[in-house]
Amino acid sequence: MRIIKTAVALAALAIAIPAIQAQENPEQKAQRMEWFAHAKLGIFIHWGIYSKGDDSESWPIFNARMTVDDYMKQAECFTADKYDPAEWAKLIKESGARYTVITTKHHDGFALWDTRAGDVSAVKSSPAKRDLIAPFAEAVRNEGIKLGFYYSLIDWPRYDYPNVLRSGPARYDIEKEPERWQHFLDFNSAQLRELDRQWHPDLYWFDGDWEFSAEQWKAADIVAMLRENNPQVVINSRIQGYGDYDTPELGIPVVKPQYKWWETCMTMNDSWGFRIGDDDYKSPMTLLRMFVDCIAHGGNLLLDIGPRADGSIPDEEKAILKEFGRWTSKHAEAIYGTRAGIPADHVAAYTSLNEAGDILYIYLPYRPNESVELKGLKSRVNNIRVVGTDRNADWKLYNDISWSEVPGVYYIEVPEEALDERITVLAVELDEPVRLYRGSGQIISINE
Ligand code: FHN
Repeated sequence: MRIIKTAVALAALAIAIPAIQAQENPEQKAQRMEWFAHAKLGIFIHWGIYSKGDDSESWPIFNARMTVDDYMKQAECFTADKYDPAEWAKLIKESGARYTVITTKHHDGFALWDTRAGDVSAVKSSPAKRDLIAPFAEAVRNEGIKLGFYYSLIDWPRYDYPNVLRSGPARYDIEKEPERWQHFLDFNSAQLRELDRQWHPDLYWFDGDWEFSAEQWKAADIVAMLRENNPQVVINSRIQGYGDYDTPELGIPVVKPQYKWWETCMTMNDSWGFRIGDDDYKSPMTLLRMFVDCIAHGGNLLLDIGPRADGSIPDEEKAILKEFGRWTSKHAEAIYGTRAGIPADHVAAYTSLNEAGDILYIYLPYRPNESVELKGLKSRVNNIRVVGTDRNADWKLYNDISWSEVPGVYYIEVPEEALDERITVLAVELDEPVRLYRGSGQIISINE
């Protein structure tokens, strides 16, 4: 009876999982995801006609804050005359990011490249009058950074896209006008094919999948088309479950997520695109904390910048990227190639582990008073270094009792001069891949 129930449950699961995912060989996938898993930091770029700065990206259309015409008129200010893709790429590289994701097209349908599939683009409908993706792709690749393309499945202003307003009738019903819907899907596919064939990006970052189902978007076909010539391409999850990794937005997981690969996307202030008057920047310290929080939970941070319509990057954003660069270059060993750390019960700090599991990194976003307490380690500590300095930390081990299974507690003294001005990192070198005691104490049974 139980076997039948299990078989039925498995069969149901097989139907629920899209075919392409069921066929996926886990080893192949792990290989494909390797660079992404090690990269840890990416820079997101929201750039489009909304970068004029009066309102947010695309949403004023849907929320009826602007008419489609008024919204699209913003394109008149999209000059890109200060756009320096080499400078952008250098800054991204300097921050320590290993990949970048740029909005090739947001929900407003404005394409940053010279698309032949439609007329709404930087080339055809703005004073920029040129392809802005081509030089960016080249500059990014010259810096050795992985190239990611954000692409919105939604295109609210287009006549053959069904939805346009949050409250208001849809343009049409896709069940009643399947050809019109197919026309739109063909348009999206043609654009994606252009991006794919011209630049073979390392990653696609889909967005806007919530308006239709996987079947309606024909998600399986899109992914198959993108993998035809580019089988190693990484795809985010926002294509109704057909992607490779999850993308929590503006929120870092509180507990270690179930999914293996993930990335939190995060604004520096309260906006994705440039917005006049949004000075609510998170401090470099706050953003570095968030970055370390992602590392500690085994994920990546995709940190957003919003250049202006002329292509200049706000000074506040440059300063944050540079401060990330200072910190990431100093602490590289405790960033790239690490995996999620140990449970927070063991030390009052963020932690991660090296690949072998025998170095425990402890990130201290504060100045410790006297010492840092590390408990429940069955593995023995051989040495403790302060990462990015030539200093070691001394420690004392208390309550290391011969009859008890409960390991002794380490009290680590971090030299004052070795403290980082933002987040100090300790590398605790163990005699073996970390083993933890997860019990709740023991009473004496025998003594010496
Ligand atoms: O609607 C967009 C939003 O404008 C922005 O692009 C973010 C970035 O993750 N994604 C969407 C909402 O999830």
